[in-house]
Amino acid sequence: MKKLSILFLSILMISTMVLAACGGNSSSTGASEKGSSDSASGEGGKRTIKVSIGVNDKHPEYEASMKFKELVEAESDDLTVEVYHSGQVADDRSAIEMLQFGTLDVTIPSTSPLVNFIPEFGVFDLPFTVPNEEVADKVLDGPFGDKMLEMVDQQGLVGLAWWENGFRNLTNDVKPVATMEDVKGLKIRTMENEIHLDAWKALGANPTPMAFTELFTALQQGTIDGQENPYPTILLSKYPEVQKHVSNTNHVYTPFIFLFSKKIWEQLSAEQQEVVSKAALEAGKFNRERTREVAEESLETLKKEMTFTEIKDGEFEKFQEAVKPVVGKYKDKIGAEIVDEFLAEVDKAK
Ligand code: TK8
Repeated sequence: MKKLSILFLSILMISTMVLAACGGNSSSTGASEKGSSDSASGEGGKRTIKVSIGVNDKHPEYEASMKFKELVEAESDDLTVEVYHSGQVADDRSAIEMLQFGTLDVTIPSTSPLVNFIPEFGVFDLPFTVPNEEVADKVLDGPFGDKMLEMVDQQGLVGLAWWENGFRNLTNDVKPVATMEDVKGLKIRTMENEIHLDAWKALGANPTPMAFTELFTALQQGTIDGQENPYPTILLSKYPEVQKHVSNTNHVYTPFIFLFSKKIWEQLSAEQQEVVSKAALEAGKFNRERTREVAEESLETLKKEMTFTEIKDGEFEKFQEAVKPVVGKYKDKIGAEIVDEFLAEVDKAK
């Protein structure tokens, strides 16, 4: 069944690109004017690299994807880049599968959906472990981060760089959340990741997993009460239109990971691989700076558009205590060794 859905997605994607190439709204995809439905040889013999992201074209991840496009096209005379935002090609999990099939070149998802392919990536979902961006940078830019990027090879993927999604915060449409008590019974959407599901159950919520592409509609229709994402995503995905309350839970730091299809990567020349790899890293630095700027600005705007509630210090310890059994439960599933290694790297970086 899954293979059929991937085949359907691939046909859908190619027809979307044929439409785009025939004068579709290129500004909505950032697709180059030329557009090309065949990545192997676009117009003028150039190879087209197609990038799919889940967030929309207001988000710093889109800005960084366009920076990636700019850098690749400036440094190479035989590569062009097309950026498809808002999950219009596929949601995170399907996009990862398309990379494995070789029907999509690049996707830059949160690491959380990747846990369905590589359990070790669950280290990034352990609640309340990474305290700030500085520690996150040191861990991801150090040997541990390199090891995790190399680990995706086993799944037909090439990990090129760490970008930033950021610290996740809770929004809901029912009540201000200042304590764990306030979380009780809230129907919270989580990413498709069992650690997030269990963590919110441990906090007393009633969580449900859902692809990011379905989230706004579910909030609008009230099938769920709330969700959790970094401030830029909350603001730029227009959640204040469908959510009244936001709290600074800061419960998980989620990286974005820049993934390239290994099947397609192996068709690139060494020069093309060098250009793409450097551009992914360079655009990643831009992405982190821009995301942190936008996160600060977004919080100020959200405070005007929503009810912002601070989680009081005494409450944070209760949240952390409540999720400790989840960390213990998943330590074996993720791999005790890699969990210990991650936690040691976090402690060293503090
Ligand atoms: C975007 C997703 C999203 C993530 C989520 O591709 O699903 O809530 O935080 O930003 O990866």
